[in-house]
Amino acid sequence: ENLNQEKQLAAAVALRWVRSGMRVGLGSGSTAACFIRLLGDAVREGQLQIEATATSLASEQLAREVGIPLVEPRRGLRFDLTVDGADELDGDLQLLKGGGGALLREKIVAAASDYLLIIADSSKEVIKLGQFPLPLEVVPFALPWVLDAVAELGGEPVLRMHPHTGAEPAHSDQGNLLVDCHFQVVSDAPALAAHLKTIPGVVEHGLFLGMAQAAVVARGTSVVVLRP
Ligand code: DER
Repeated sequence: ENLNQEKQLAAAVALRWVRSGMRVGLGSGSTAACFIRLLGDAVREGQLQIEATATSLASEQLAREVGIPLVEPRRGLRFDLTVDGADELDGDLQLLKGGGGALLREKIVAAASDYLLIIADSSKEVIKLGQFPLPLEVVPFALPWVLDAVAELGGEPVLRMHPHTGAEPAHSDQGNLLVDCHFQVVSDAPALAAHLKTIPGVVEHGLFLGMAQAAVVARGTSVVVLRP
């Protein structure tokens, strides 16, 4: 349906940011997958020569399939450009991410990037963050106390179950658990981000604040480039 067309459109426009010689961070999720496929086409056709690192095992597998040369994390490695999706983005380009469970590697790669470009369909644009549940990556041992702490913050925590079976908890690529916090509205994102990081066992949260340089958003058949 037209959201998939919007994802494809945003991904195609994002390809213009890529130059040969770049080190590129590859995001995770369905929109990032569109970008990875298009980038693979350009690499295989000899239009672009780049090296990449993926933000999830799923994106890594896709990148291999489409022929994108991959580099492993190493000291001093920085990315000229990282292209990633988001679950929500507000007018200041504050992001809520992690719907795909890859938020930890996404934030690690984003932090090592000189330029983070978000690609999104129109359904991701929000006035205030928080309608989409905020994901946390949590060390299993800490789970009960993390659930208590998030509930005290008004975040109505839900342990994410495996998408297909629903019988056992989902796990991140690191083997940690994922907790989705239903705040409904995040009124002070910086304060919430800071507080969540103080909870022992919370490895990372899905608020990406002040990290994105631009966002390519497809609205129907047109595309806008948003900057903070
Ligand atoms: O997990 C993430 O942050 C991903 O970017 C993802 O949630 C974006 O989702 P989509 O591109 O599949 O809509």
